Amino acid sequence: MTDPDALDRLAGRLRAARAVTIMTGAGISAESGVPTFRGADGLWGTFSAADLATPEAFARDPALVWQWYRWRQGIIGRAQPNAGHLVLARLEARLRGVALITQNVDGLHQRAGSSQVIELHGNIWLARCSRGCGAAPDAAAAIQPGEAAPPPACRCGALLRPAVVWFGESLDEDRLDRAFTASRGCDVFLAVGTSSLVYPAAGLPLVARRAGALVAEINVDDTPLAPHADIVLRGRAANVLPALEQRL
Ligand code: BJW
Ligand code: ZN
Repeated sequence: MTDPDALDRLAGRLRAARAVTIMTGAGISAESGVPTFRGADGLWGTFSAADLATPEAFARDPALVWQWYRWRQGIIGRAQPNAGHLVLARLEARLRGVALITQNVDGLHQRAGSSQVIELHGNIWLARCSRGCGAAPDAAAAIQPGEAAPPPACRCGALLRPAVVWFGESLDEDRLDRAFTASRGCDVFLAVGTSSLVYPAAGLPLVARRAGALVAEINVDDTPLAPHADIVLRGRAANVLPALEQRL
């Protein structure tokens, strides 16, 4: 059970805030049936990040990497946004100055109706040139019928790759800038369903805190962020966010 006093306190701060920054991780999509990365049923329990989510892995075996991403597209394509995504979409109109940052590549926030989403780790429904030739990201090529279809090619002849950010790669500079600006400038920073282990995203709530924001966390489990958070709401995002919305 989520602490009702903590919910009330957070709702009050959200109502009074002039700018609210929300950052989500895989946990917000868990109740839509999209697997998280870490934890008991997480993807990294079955698959190796080093074999699938690094530029070296793609160079070694692009077909394997594409197969894994297409398998995940299948799961995500069948998933629906849950009550948590829907509440966050409604908060855009309900609160002042809402910025939504997500580490997720699933596009479920947009499908729930959020209009301005900063996708820090890219989008699984787009492909881009592995050589970086400048060709625009390609939506059609990212979606091939059949997991085992060969990796799609760019018009320059190089392979296309999923337009996501792998370990050891830099995040898009413009998106990261916008995320830092939104974190430094908010009155309340809310982290939802992230293990707060992967940088630079994990540093954003700390940036907000140093700049004077109230930091709140919604997560089913303990995280390295919790000791630095002003308010910790333990529970599932799809339960806690509707309870929070009712108090706004
Ligand atoms: C629920 C719930 C429910 C479940 N309700 N909650 C500084 C210090 C140390 C290391 C580094 C550093 N700076 C950079 C690094 C290296 C690295 C890194 O951070 N490594 C750490 C793991 C140690 N970072 C990078 O490489 C980044 N690049 C970079 O920094 O470039 C510059 C540089 C390069 C090299 C060296 C130094 C600097 C890039 C990171 C890219 C991450 N990519 C992935 C894959 C994206 C594509 C794809 O989807 O395939 O992004 S990895 C994976 O982790 C994915 C996620 O976005 C990301 C974060 O995971 P998230 O969302 O937090 O999910 P989980 O599963 O970890 O957690 C789920 C949480 O939900 C849990 O807490 C549950 O309890 C909770 N939960 N159900 C509420 N119902
Ligand atoms: Zn190209």
